[in-house]
Amino acid sequence: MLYFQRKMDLVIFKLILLFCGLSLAQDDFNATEVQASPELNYFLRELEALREKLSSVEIRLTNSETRLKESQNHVLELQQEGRIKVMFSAALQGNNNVGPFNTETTLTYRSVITNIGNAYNPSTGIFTAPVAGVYYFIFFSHFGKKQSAVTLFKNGHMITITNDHQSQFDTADNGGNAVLLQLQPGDHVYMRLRVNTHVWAGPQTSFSGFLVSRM
Ligand SMILES: [Ca+2]
Repeated sequence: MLYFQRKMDLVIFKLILLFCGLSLAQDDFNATEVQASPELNYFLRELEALREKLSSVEIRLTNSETRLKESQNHVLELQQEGRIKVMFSAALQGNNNVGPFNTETTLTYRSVITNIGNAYNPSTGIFTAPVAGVYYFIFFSHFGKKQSAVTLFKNGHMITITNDHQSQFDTADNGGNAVLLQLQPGDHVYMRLRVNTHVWAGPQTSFSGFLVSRM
């Protein structure tokens, strides 16, 4: 760019000198029209060629600046993605049966083991997605001899379940399930206990989740 600019300055300087010479010639001969000399034509062609080269360089420079800005934005996105950590694990606190209830009930896993990003609320049992992405959820439940049904919900819709049947002899069982969910910011995921069922509160009954990938 600097090379072309200097060369253009030199050509313009020469043209000024040339026009000055033509002007003096006009005064000397009192002419009304002056034919362009071969030297003037040469400089005009050279000036036009330099203008074209300069225009080409400007286009390439603009394209390079655009690509550089896109690369910088991509780096910022990757840095931001690396900073967002969402992962939690919590268990039902206690050493007793929860339920049966005559209404479906949200389970509140109050015994927090891990809650990086604080997307899980141990007071309500509700996980709220902070960013759009794919999340992985897994839960385990411990049951006695009564009917049991623990379900995972997303925004009011049941997604998956683990359950056990009532039995007089087969009392202690464990069940679980896992699911990948694509969530938008503000989406809710939580566990509910079905009507007239029960689950055991203790470290055997847990609810976990983490952000796999932003989308
Ligand atoms: Ca059982």
